[in-house]
Amino acid sequence: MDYRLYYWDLPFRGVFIEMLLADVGAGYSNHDASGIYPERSLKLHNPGMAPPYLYDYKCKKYFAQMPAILMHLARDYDYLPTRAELHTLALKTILDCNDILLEITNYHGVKMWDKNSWEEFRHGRLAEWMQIFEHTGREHGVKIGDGYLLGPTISVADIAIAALFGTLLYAFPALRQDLQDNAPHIAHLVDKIEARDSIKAMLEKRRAHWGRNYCGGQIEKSLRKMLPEGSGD
Ligand SMILES: N[C@@H](CCC(=O)N[C@@H](CS)C(=O)NCC(=O)O)C(=O)O
Repeated sequence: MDYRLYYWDLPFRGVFIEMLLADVGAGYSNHDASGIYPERSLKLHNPGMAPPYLYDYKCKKYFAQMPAILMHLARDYDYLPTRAELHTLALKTILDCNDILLEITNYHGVKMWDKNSWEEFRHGRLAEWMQIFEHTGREHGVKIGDGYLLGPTISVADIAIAALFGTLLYAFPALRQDLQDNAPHIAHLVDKIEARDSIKAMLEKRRAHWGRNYCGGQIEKSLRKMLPEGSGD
């Protein structure tokens, strides 16, 4: 066993870490976030505010913050580009993804979505985020069926965008058309990453358990009102 992952019984942020762990072939076990959060959070060697937490058996330490956990793993398994600019872009991509998670959940459900605010977000910022990734990919030579977000080799940035959009589209299939329209190369890249053998096997197993659940709570209910199942809009 190499790692323990503490998260809720949902894909939302945890799936980013699980996809990377699956792709590198690391051994890990899943634990409910309540094993640490909130009582034990402050007692850890590296305290963190909220799940996910990753325990690394090698250094016998815990790490929190999804982007930091991905960078930790990416460094160990050589999933970071070596050129400084691309290294920075890999981190930037993960942080973009984490910003999008916050925006989709309306800052963890501070306010519920209503039709106006959702439509404004969906066709405004969400569409623009998709276009941002499409530009980045094309600037680095991604083609339909060839290449990755930051060049010819896979990096943690590919795992992050596939975890973001693959999970979102699986939970809310109506959004597939949005990604296709705004970022056709990224739509293809997401499918390609999800089809990698070990990621595919992990997702099949986890999705059989999670179903189409996404982030949970009242905010997921509000999202589902905006995007009812079977809605092609
Ligand atoms: N910036 C943190 C956010 C962590 C976070 O908001 N975790 C959520 C679940 S995805 C949670 O359980 N929050 C409880 C809290 O903030 O007290 C990260 O990226 O890991």
